[in-house]
Amino acid sequence: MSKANTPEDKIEVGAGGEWHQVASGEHPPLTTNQGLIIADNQNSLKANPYGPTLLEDFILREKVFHFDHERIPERVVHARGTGMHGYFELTHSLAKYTTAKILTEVGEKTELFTRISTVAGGSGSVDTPRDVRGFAVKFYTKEGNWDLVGNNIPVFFIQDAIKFPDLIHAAKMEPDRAFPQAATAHDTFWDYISLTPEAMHMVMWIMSDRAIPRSLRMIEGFGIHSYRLLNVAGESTFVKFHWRPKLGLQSTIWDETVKISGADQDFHRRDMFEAIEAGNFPEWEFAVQLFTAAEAEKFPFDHLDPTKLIPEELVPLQIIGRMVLDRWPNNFFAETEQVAYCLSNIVPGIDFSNDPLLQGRLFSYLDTQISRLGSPNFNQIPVNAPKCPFANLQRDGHMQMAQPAGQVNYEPNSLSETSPRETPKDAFRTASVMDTGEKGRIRAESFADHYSQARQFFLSQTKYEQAHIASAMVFELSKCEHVHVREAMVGHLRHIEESLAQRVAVGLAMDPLPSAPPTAVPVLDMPLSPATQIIGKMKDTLDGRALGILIADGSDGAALAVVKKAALAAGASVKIIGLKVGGAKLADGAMQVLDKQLAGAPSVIFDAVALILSDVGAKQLGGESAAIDFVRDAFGHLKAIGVDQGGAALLKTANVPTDAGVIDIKDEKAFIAAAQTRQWEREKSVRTLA
Ligand code: HDE
Repeated sequence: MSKANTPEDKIEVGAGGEWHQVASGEHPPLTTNQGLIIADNQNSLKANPYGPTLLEDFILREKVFHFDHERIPERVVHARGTGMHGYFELTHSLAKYTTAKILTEVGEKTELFTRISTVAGGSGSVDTPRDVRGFAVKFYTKEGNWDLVGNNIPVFFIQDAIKFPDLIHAAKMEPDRAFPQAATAHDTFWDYISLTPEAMHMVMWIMSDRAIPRSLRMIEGFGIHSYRLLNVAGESTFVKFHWRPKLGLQSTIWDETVKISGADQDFHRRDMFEAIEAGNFPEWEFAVQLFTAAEAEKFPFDHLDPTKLIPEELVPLQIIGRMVLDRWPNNFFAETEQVAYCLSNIVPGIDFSNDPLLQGRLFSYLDTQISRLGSPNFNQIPVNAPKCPFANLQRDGHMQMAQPAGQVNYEPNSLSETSPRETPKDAFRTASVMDTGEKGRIRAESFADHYSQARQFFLSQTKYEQAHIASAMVFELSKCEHVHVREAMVGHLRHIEESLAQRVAVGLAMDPLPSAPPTAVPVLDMPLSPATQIIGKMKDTLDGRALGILIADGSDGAALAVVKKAALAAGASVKIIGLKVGGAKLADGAMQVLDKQLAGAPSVIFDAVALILSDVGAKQLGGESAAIDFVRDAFGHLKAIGVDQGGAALLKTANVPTDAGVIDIKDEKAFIAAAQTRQWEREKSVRTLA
């Protein structure tokens, strides 16, 4: 339970229809749901000490009945999520463009609830598959709830909502065998994608390291679709919404993330929890791209096509506010599980665009809440209820909590002086847009280019990131048993970049190169967009990152203290690891209590490591495969490694070479500097890339 959230000496109990707090030590009596005090919570009612349990035992029945119904259907997508409370603060007014108070009242703080999720896996799946991350924010504004439900990638797979069920069926576990869980590396996904050329831009993003983030605190968020802002005069401006993490972007290495999944299934959730508990509140800048319909006409793509982004270099981002997540929920189910984001939750001054994916989503989210939460009254659940006044004449339904009084439940009426009335002032308005044309199941010609932005993205990446994309494609397609699926995908890659197709074909031992499918329009060479890189947006810092220090009996306590102090001063969290969690006996005889046992703390869960070992300690650890893996993985995952003489000896035992990223911890400043980044140059020496 969050210290920031609930004072430790108070607990909440339900009584008199309300939950209220009592001081700890008071221990309120345990009761049934009807308030009947229970004397024995360990034994059911039996006919005799050896006899059958009696059906009469309503206390047993009530308890077990409630337990049997504790689960609700998980989300069909984005089932695995982590939710946090926080606030939004506006720093620059958009009053010229919108009437929305949340975007015009500078300095105003608006409460919010943010849920970050993976997409394909079930609610109990690991935090670190290769996957898109959902980035959903519910702002409790003065004018009603505004839900901005986005992802950590600025484009999407498909151009039309009618394709979504097929996309998700193909991506999730295969229906006959029920695996793989939370993975796109299988036949049905790539079969569908290979038959869906509009997905190619998104494919470049999900094969990039964006899909394997280091921390949920180090991802961007995007609203994806174009929305509209409406000002007092009713004029509308298009807008795209962006979240940019204060800690910068940071990702993992694929081999590392595979191992993290085994070491700590809850790696991202735990990281977020620990950061908030420690008062290191994650923060994002909120930014907009604003453009008019006339400007949009000149873009070499259609901004209403959700498989396209507007490069930051073309329409720069304007930072207008910040989001701080500063409070962990009290109860996972009540808040994170029951939070219901709806695209249709919008406030006056903001409106939708004609993006066909957005239009379809407007239906889906409200609909899905009924099946998930079981009642149209889901808006009464505290995490979903607006924090501004609301009143209407919707009534009744399952689990209705409100008890409206009086004779009148309709409008207009002449019988009530106080019932709610329609009110044009401050009301939600739709942009007045002229839409004419011929009806049909049609796709705009301006949506026909499926490769140019995919190419732009690939070519805009650093050589390291390009190599990771190629390797990820090889990994994923190697898991496809159907050769024609692999070939079809490599065919698409030829339109994106011939050298990428060649690298992937080599990685698959595919010869000759398959032919590329026909394209409706020529592939364009667009200006590069370095803003799409991760490496370009990384920060050289230990802030928000973790250092693991491996010690053993006989380690030098003074050296340990110096490294720990320097790392803490640089903003890192520090964990001391060894063979026995109870402690290790340092060279001076003092006992050093450990934070983690080696078997449960492989180096993959740290950003940098230090090995502070006596010769005896190095010898002892040299016989432990967990210690050998610890140092080999740290090297293979491009981490800085700080060593003393014993540490260097352990590296030698593990056959790990030294390079510029292996640093004598006597120079703790040099080690801390190296620990702030990955040793990218090392990568070519540790693995074949694609
Ligand atoms: Fe969603 N999506 N989606 N989606 N989506 C859901 O709503 C859907 C799409 C996104 O943390 C569901 O409450 C359709 C794009 C997030 O609770 C469901 C289409 C983007 C979350 C649904 C899309 C998203 C969801 C499942 C194509 C990025 C998690 C449970 C038209 C902009 C929200 C739920 C949370 C959740 C439908 C496409 C993001 C079924 C039909 C594009 C972050 O309603």
